[in-house]
Amino acid sequence: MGILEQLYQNIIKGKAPEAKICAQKALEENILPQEIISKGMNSAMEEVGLRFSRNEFFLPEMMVASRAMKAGMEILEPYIVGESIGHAGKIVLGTIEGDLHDVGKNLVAMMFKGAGFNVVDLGIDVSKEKFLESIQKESPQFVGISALITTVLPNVVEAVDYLKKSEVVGNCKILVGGAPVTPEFAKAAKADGYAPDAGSAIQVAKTLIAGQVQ
Ligand code: B12
Repeated sequence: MGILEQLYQNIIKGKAPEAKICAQKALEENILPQEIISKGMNSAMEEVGLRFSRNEFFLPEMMVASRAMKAGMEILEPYIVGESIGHAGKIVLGTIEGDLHDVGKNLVAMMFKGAGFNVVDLGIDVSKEKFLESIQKESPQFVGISALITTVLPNVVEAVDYLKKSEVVGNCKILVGGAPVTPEFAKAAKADGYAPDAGSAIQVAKTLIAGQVQ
């Protein structure tokens, strides 16, 4: 079994120490961190989600799988983040109120750090007021709102509307993402940008910055 397959299996089984070892070994085999994440880790979480929807997995299995994924991410983070944090700008990130999922949001944070952004991570279950407070304090170029369950999508719409109506937000662009978020939803919610994954979120942010400069 290849190392990415082993990593995939260990995440599904929620084996955090083993996932760490596999992530380290994959790096030693010169596999790029991004490939390790997409082939060995994200795909495992997708499978866990499928098993949950088929009633083969329950909450505890989802929980331990996310812990194993986070353990693997810890190993990869230094290879993605590098040392040049801050030169590209600042982003305030958080998972929307009512939602406790943070693996995807943490990956987005990691990629933004890797692209040279200073990341202010507000964590999970973040209210629109808390997002606004942080924008006021930090003056970021971007705010990123993550949502993983369909029931919290109305909270995203409400938060975007609330932030857009505030003068404090000014030129700060609002990005939205998460598994149930679609380009159509993002447009209807009047967000400035949407990305299906952490890698393309950076491209969207760069495009928005370029648009401002022109
Ligand atoms: C792990 C997990 C959990 C863990 C979360 C632990 C944690 N610390 O995050 C726990 C056990 C807590 C959990 C709880 C629940 N979960 Co859950 N969970 C998952 C699971 C299996 C994986 C999520 C994940 O980590 N994915 C991996 C990451 C890397 O992917 P991602 O989050 O999508 O992020 C990527 C992109 O979406 C994007 N992105 C994400 N955020 C942002 C933000 C911005 C700004 C941008 C640009 C991009 C972006 O970039 C990321 C990286 O590439 C998913 C299944 C799935 N396929 O999503 C179900 C899933 C999301 N959960 C689900 C459900 C139902 C629940 C519960 C309601 C279950 C319950 N009965 O209590 C609770 C909700 C609790 C709450 N209030 O939030 C459903 C949601 C269904 C729906 N349509 O609403 C899913 C889809 C499972 C399923 N198939 O039914 N869950």
